Amino acid sequence: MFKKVLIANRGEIALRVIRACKEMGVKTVAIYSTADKDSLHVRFADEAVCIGPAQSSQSYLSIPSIISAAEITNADAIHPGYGFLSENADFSKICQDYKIKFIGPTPEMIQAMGDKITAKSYMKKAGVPTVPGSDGLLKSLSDTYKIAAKVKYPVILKATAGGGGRGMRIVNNDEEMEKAWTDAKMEAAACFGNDELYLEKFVVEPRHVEIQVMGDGKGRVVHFSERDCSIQRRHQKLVEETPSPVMTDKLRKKMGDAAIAGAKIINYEGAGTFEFLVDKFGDFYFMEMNTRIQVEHPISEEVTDFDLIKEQIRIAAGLPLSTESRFPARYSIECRINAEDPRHGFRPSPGKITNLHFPGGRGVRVDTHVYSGYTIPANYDSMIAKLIITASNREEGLNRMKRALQEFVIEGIKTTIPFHIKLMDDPIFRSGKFNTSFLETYDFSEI
Ligand code: MV4
Repeated sequence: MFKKVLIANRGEIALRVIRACKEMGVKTVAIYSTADKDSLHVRFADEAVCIGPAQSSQSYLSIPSIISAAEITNADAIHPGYGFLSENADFSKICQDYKIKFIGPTPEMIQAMGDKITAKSYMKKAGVPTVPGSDGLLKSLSDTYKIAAKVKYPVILKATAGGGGRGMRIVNNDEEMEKAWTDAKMEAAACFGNDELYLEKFVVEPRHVEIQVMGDGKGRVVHFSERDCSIQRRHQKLVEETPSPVMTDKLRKKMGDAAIAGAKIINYEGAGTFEFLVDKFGDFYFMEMNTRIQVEHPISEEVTDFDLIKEQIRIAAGLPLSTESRFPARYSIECRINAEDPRHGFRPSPGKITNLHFPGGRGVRVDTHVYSGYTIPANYDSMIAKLIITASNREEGLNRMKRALQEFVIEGIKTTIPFHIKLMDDPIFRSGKFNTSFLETYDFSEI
C-alpha cells in the first residue's frame, strides 16, 4: 500500500479522498492555492503545500508545481479527483516518469477515450451499441451531406476532441448543414485546438444513463450499477439518481455487460464511467467514457454498499479487485448544491457563508468542504455541497430529499436549494417520465 498520497484537487473531492486515505492508514498531502488557504482539505490533510495563486492555471493545473510538491513531501501516489488534471494524459505520463503512481488510468487509456472518434471505434469493436453515423471523421462538407442523407435528419455534429456538450451542433436539414459545419469546426478549433468532427444520427429526447466500472488493468472489470443523470441544465448535472426510473433488470444486465466489454477492450485500470443515451424505445447507445471518478459517485456507493475511492487506491497499489459486480439494493439520489442563484439564470453567488446548518437523520449524507464562516472563492467551480439521500425506494427517497433540503440552512449566499425543493414536488419529475430536455422548458421564476 502507498505510504503517502498527494491529493491534486480541492473542495469536497479533496476531503473525500483524504477521508478514504485516513481510514486506510495512508498519510495525505493537500495542495492549495492562496485563495484556498482556509479550506478544510488543508486542515484535514497530514501535510499541506501552497502551490500557487488563485488562478487554476498557476495552481491546480500547474503540473510542475504539483510534481514538485509530491517530490518535496515524498508522496508515492497522486489522486487527481475530478476536473483539473484528472483526464490529462500528459499528467498521467509525467507522474509515471517521476515514479509517482497516478491513481487512475494510463496515459494511453486517457488519450484513447479522450478522442471521441477513437473511443467510438473501440466500442464498436467491443460490440457496444453506438449511434449510426460517420465511420470516423468527416473528410469534407460534401461527404457530410451524403452521410446525413444515409442516416437521415436530424443529425448531430460533434468534435472528436469535445465532450460534455462542447463543440456540438444539431442539424435538421441540408440547408442548416453548411453553417453548422463551419460553426462546429470554428468552436472545436478554438476550444480544443482540433477541428475534426464526426456525425451521428440525433437521438431525440434521450435519457442520460451511465454505468460505473472499475478495472484492475489486468483484464478484470466489474460494474456498480447505473446512474440516471437526465436532470441537467446546459450540460451541467443537477440531480442524479439510481436505480434509473427507466431501468429494468434486463436492460441493466445488457448495459452492464456492454460497459464491461468496453472497459475490457482497453484493459482498463481504475474507476471509469460509460455514458449512454437511452431512447424512448429503451435502446441504448454509447456516448462517452469518462476516465475519472465522477462527482455523482456516492449514489453508486450508497446502493451497493461499497467505497469506490478506497477501491481506486487499492487498485492503483496493485491489489486485486475486491468485489464482483454489484447491483443496487436500495435507492439513492444526489442534489448538487451550487453557490448560484436559480432565479437569475443560475448566476454564480460566491461570498461568505454567514450561517450554516446541515440536515441529518437516517439516510442523509452531506459531502462538502464548507463550514460556517467559510468564504466561497469566485475562482472555482460553484458546487459547494452534495446532498445524498438513501432510502428503500424512489418515493421514500424523494420525500426524504425534500425533508433534508428543507432542513438545510445556508445563509449569506444564494444556492440551488430552492430549485431542488420545487423539483421534488414536480409531478413530471415525480412520475419518472422525463428526459434530458426536461429543464429546457422549466419555469425557474417561481422557485
Ligand atoms: C447526443 C444527443 C443526441 N443524439 N448524441 C451531450 C453531451 C455529450 N456527452 C453528448 N450529448 C448529446 N449527444 C446523439 N447522437 C444528445 C446529447 C445531449 C445530451 C446528452 C446527455 C445529457 C444532456 C444532453 C443535453 C443535450 C444534448
